[in-house]
Amino acid sequence: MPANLTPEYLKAEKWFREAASPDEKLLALEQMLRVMPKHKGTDHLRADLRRKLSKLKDTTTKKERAKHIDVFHVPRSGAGQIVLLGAPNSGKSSIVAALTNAKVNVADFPFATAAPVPGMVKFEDIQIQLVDTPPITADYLAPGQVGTYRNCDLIAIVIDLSADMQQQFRICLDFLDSKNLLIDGETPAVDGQGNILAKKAFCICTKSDIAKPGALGTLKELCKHRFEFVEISAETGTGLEELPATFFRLLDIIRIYAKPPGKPADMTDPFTLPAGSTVMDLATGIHRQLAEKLKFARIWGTGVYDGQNAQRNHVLNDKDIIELHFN
Ligand SMILES: Nc1nc2c(ncn2[C@@H]2O[C@H](COP(=O)(O)OP(=O)(O)O)[C@@H](O)[C@H]2O)c(=O)[nH]1
Ligand SMILES: [Mg+2]
Repeated sequence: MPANLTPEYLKAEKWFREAASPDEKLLALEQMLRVMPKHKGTDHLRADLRRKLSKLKDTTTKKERAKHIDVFHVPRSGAGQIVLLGAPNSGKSSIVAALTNAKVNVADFPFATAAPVPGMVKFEDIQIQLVDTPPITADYLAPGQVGTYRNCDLIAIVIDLSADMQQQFRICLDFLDSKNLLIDGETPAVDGQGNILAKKAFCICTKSDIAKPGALGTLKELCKHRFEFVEISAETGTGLEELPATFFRLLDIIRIYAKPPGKPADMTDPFTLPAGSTVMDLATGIHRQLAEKLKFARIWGTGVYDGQNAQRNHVLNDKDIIELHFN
């Protein structure tokens, strides 16, 4: 055995020996390579590990292809889909466990979450989908995981305030930048054909109960993006109660209650639409063909008097009640 192998390396090696799946073996191998001391005595071992790694990568991707089921594709459900992004142990699964009924794995060892797990968060009268994900590291991203983010409405970057924030942040942002996943000056939300490229993101800062005072301020200073930051503790519950409202606001959606003419509105099951949607967008959302026959609409809500007639291009507000009249 080469000299000077560190306890960190031996730990990774133990993880490799005990790994239950090829994916986990791959992660452990990468960790071994990462923490291995770099000197002449470890050259052979390094080459050997690299060979193992490339063989393992080859078989894993082949297997993935053979399966034909993309576990990283999370079908959307509810009013919007928010996908968590973060380093191992940053507290992602704890957030999903605290806010939803999903069966997620909270554990104090890395990579306890192997595939995305969706759960539903209740906000007032709607449900928002929150997706737990496998972690990312500087060298590892589960195959197919980019697709999970590509498909979502909003990315929640999860940062553990009690750990190395700079490193976590860099890993998350390098990932988002390298995949053009983040809306900024250079990456518009849609390309020329209207395909959605990039997403909005915000930051959930976890473990406030064990963070150093001022940690959040430090993190904000590190960040060049204008993210919104929310601070929580899954341990004490601080900040958890406000999260669903924050999700709703950042998803930038509105709730509209449809009212059959002459009857009370169904106030239990609103339609959800992107903010800025019009009467016609609502009608189209309900029934595309019927929408063409829209004669007029009456509206109860914000900035209108009760039962006011509204044009097709009238911009709706959250909680408006609409009565649609067709030809
Ligand atoms: N003190 C404290 N520990 C937390 C908090 N959130 C998560 N943890 C612990 O951190 C570890 C990793 O949490 P987990 O949610 O599995 O992280 P994930 O790997 O990002 O999904 C577990 O031991 C959790 O109990 C928190 O707010 N405060
Ligand atoms: Mg997890």
